[in-house]
Amino acid sequence: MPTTLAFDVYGTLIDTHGVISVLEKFIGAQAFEFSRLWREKQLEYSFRRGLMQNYQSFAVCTRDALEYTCLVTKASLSNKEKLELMNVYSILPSFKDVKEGLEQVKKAGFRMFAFSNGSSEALELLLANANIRKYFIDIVSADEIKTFKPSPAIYRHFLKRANSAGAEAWLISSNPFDIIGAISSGMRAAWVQRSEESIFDPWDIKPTIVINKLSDIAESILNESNKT
Ligand code: 2OP
Repeated sequence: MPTTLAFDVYGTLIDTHGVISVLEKFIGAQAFEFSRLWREKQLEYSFRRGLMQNYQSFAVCTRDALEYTCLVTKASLSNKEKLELMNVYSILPSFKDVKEGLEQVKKAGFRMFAFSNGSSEALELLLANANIRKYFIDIVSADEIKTFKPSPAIYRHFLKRANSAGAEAWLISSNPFDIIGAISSGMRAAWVQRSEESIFDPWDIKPTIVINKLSDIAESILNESNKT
């Protein structure tokens, strides 16, 4: 069976900082720091809800994190402005290297899935809007089992849905916690380190390979597969 690739979505295919231009209209120079904190808190809320087994959708984590970020930064956004930000979040852009990377992966004959904490409906909209839905056989959402990455249950769920063994499946992600989760669950994993400022957690679990742009993925996985 051809190798299966699970592409993480937020932060890997889709740029969560695509909200910055709208944020700048509302809060000026604070926009980048606000966006960074918003994303960090969104993930923290998903981790906490997973641990507490108190599931709400990823969109609720995003909305709650927006409220928190407004409180901590003292940004006084109106309800209309918050709604606009949430709307922008549902149609965020892809990173510049994504289309070329996905095109090469498709040509190389890999089985491609989108695999994310977002709900299926949210992901369908997001990927269609970025014009990349067509590359994926299917979307596997954490919402299907009401928990979040990096619970081992979600990587097992992916392998079951994709009908693949861990050793034949790769996670492609820019999120170190996701890479560590996938490797711990028996998958292989490619970390997309787009900038030197992104730091991998200094644990004893490392990515199988590291790439700097998504357009390197097909060649790097083929090289790695030829080694084994
Ligand atoms: C995703 O699941 C982790 O946010 C990332 O799309």
